[in-house]
Amino acid sequence: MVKSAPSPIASRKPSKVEGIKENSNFLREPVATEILQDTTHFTENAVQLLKFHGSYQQDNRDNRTKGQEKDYQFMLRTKNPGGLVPPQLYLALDKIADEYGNHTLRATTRQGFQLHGILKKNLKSAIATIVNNLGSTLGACGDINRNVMAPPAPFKNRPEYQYAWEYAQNIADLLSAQTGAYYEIWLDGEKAISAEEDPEVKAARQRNGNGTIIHDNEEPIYGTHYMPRKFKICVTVPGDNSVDLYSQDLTLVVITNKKKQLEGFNIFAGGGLGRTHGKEETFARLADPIGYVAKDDVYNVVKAIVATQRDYGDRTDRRHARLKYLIHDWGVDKFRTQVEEYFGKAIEAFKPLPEFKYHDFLGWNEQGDGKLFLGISIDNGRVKDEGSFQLKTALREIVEQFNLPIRLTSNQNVIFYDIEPDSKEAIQDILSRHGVGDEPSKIEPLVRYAMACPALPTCGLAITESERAIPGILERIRTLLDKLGLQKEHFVVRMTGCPNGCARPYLAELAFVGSAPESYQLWLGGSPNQTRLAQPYIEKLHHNDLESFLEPIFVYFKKSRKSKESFGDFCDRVGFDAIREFAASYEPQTANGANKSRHRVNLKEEVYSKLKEVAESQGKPMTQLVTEALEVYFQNLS
Ligand code: SRM
Ligand code: SF4
Repeated sequence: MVKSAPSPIASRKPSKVEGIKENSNFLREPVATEILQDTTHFTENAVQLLKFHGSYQQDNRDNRTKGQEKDYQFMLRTKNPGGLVPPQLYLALDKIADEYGNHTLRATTRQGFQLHGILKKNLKSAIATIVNNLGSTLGACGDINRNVMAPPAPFKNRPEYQYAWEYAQNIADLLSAQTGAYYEIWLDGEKAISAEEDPEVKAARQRNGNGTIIHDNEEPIYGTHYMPRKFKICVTVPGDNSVDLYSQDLTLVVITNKKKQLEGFNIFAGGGLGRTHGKEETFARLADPIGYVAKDDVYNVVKAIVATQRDYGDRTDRRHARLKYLIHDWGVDKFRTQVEEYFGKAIEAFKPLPEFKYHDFLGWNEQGDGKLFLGISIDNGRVKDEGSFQLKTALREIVEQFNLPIRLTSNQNVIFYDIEPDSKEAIQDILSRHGVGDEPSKIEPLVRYAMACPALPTCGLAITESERAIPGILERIRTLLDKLGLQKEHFVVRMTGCPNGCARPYLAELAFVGSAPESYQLWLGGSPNQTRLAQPYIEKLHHNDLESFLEPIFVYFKKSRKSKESFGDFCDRVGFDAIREFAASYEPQTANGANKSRHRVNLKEEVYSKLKEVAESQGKPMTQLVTEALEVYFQNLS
């Protein structure tokens, strides 16, 4: 049953980016020509291709001035399967940030690092330095397999964690771009020395399973047009959701036997979070269980899933191009049947799994072989020096002195591992000298579990602030919780500057998604372990109204929660109608918990009913609505 792959371009008109890829000679032009030109920025076609090389053209939006050229700069993103950053690479990145960048490094939500603020004239040196120091940016962005995630915990006595690392690396290698463009452009054609690829992976890449390969092509797996859109994979172990497994295009879960030997992998597919406000046809979606394959088949099944998306994914509308839409439109059964056609055999039944829990692996831990690992929390992933808080210097000194490898976490933190126990004190000393804590219980838990995307000033798609706004928002939420007698309460808060979902807000218990200047769409009801989708509660909440809006919801939670029920679970259980109804008739409390005295005004029945209806639909207290309306009325009078 050998099937030749259908044309990757559907009969409808392909999107513009498909043409750019087709004419690029496998990601070479026009980047190769334009990098040699003495300009501050690239043309639009080159910008699209540059993404495949791991770079985004951006401008500092704080510096935009009417009539003047934008303050062009470049973001570089590294690809680190399983979050691995060797010490040599870390030191190189730290140096590039100072020499060419904005003096910060940013740990991302997919276990990579980003550098911001690099000028075009320095881009080539920056990329070459990364590659010559065991790193890569190839395929960190663009329509291709992105960084493959895995739980960052270095448990040496739990083989399933080691398998997750091994297969994250091998699948990253399997699906890496084969074009020579990267080395030609950034390293003048010299191939850098990199770790030897597993021969099994090399063979698997070339193996033709029923049309998974495009013959006589520089890119045997991707072909001339690469993927219709970005493609995201993680490998995890049963019960460990430190990787947000439901948000990925493809998730593999390591399955071992009683002797802890690798047997195979459970497969989930079709997760994805990006959406657009006001466009119902775009949505966040959780991955579905697809089935199980034995370990010897894993590369073939990964290729079969990639080929299915490559050949049937929508190449005409980039808003509908992710695998999640194909699975949504087809249904899981049709998708599985198509994958089986490329795979050449049946996918077995999904194996039972325990409940998935979120772990952040912070603080000092035994790694199971006598050595230690240390997870350090980084607020929103931003590694910087600021006043007496010298995180960047501290991390650099640790790497310089102890030559430790790093695993980046999917929660924008870092883990140092393979630490000799007798180095612990000296590492603690470096951290404390630079004002950095190593004790997770001392971190405000709202901050510990929160994430925000970069947004302004670097992200061209940001509608609102995110990374710069979240510290203030979390502080205000903490103050409010304390005022309401919820001092011990905390939950997962995530924020993004637009609906693309880079900090995975739709899996949080409380999420802020930029929807208009200074305003956020609010999502409620995700679970503490990110196993359920949250739902949008209000479209636009101005950040000034945060306290008055959240107070009734928190009070309702306090009054009606079940014992130990988390905030997200509570919102999901009681439902938005009940929350809105409670909020609509809520009277704000004073600091001592008593209701503030209010003046009463009588309203006509129909006005009252209308007011109640609007208050419920907006989830705002009636008093707040009336106050807002009257304020506008009085303003108009004066
Ligand atoms: Fe993202 C685009 C930052 C993880 C969904 N993302 C962007 C860009 C490149 C903006 C742009 O296109 O111009 C952002 C650069 C901002 C800046 O100034 O640096 C950006 N995304 C990030 C990072 C750095 C956020 C962070 O806080 O760490 C993450 C980098 C991860 C990495 O190392 O590879 C990042 N982005 C994600 C995730 C989460 C994940 O992958 O686990 C998502 C949601 C999951 C998903 O893909 O479904 C995500 N980013 C998007 C989307 C929407 C995709 C979609 O399907 O609609 C865009 C926009 C696009 O692709 O058109 C986007
Ligand atoms: Fe930019 Fe939006 Fe992603 Fe935030 S969520 S980094 S604003 S694309």
